[in-house]
Amino acid sequence: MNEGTIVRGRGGFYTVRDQSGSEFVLRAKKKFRRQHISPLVGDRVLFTPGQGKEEGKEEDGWVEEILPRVSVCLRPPVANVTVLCIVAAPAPAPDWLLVDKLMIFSRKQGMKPLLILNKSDLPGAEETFRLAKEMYAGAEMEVVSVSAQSGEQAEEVRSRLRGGVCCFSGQSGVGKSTLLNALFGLNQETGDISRKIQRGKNTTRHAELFTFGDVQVIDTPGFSLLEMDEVFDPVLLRDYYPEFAPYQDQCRFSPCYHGSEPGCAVLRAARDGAIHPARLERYHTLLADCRQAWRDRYD
Ligand SMILES: Nc1nc2c(ncn2[C@@H]2O[C@H](COP(=O)(O)OP(=O)(O)OP(=O)(O)O)[C@@H](O)[C@H]2O)c(=O)[nH]1
Ligand SMILES: [Mg+2]
Ligand SMILES: [Zn+2]
Repeated sequence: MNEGTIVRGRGGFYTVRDQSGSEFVLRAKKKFRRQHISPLVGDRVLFTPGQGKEEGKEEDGWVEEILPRVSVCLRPPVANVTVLCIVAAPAPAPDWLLVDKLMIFSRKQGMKPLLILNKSDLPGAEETFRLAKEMYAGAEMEVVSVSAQSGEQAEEVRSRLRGGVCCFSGQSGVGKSTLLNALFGLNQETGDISRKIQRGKNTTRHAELFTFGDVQVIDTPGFSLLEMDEVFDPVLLRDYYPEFAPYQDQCRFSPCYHGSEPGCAVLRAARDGAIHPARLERYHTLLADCRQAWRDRYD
């Protein structure tokens, strides 16, 4: 059997690229549906290519096996990503709660989060960059500023992607496709924001994987709403905030949710300016969502 990577999936057909760069359009074996597994862009698979039939028509080839995944992301749906590139920009206005959620999901899946602030050429970009660096200072996530338009800091971004399977995610219109075009000489469709808002549609409709030497990048359609895709125990949420770690053991209560408990060392650290207040505020929003989902989990 041949081995390759799913680079696109559309209407029940999967395009698989093998080591030599050849592409095969395949169907997935029925057993996957029975097992409730969907093949995802980024999946390493074993496959049998289609056989040419007499009238020159191709008989379908098949995805036979999905090899063990390093990571699984459901929003966007992709497999084996090692670096989740969270793309934001001064316009459309950054949704920091979305950034926080993406960061949590990436950590949960063992992906490294990287915040890329695109459109550094726009007014207000410097301020956005400064704010992001302040907010995420203790969050163990690198923040880079780049302009797809001017090419400023392009090499800096490329260097951080080397050796990884990097998925570009984030709101529609932040310039994910434009940035990939600029970084790697691609020719992906891009679209202006006003048209997106009018049509309420993404320019990029499907995830797609590209390979450039030792970098693999996946472009995905942007989104604005992101539910916590999996219900998890609210007490685990705090573990996704590296900036809480130094204080966590000093809370009066154990476990402490760092919600409104008396003697909470994390709340104190935020009051003292050691934890960014906006990060804590959004943590409280997510904690409330998490608690609600946890209570409703058997409904
Ligand atoms: N000024 C400026 N505009 C940019 C930059 N990068 C992208 N844009 C513009 O932003 C708009 C959206 O770009 P896209 O690349 O289509 O955005 P996207 O994130 O791929 O959007 P979806 O595919 O809908 O998720 C386009 O009008 C781009 O020209 C940049 O660095 N500076
Ligand atoms: Mg796009
Ligand atoms: Zn606490």
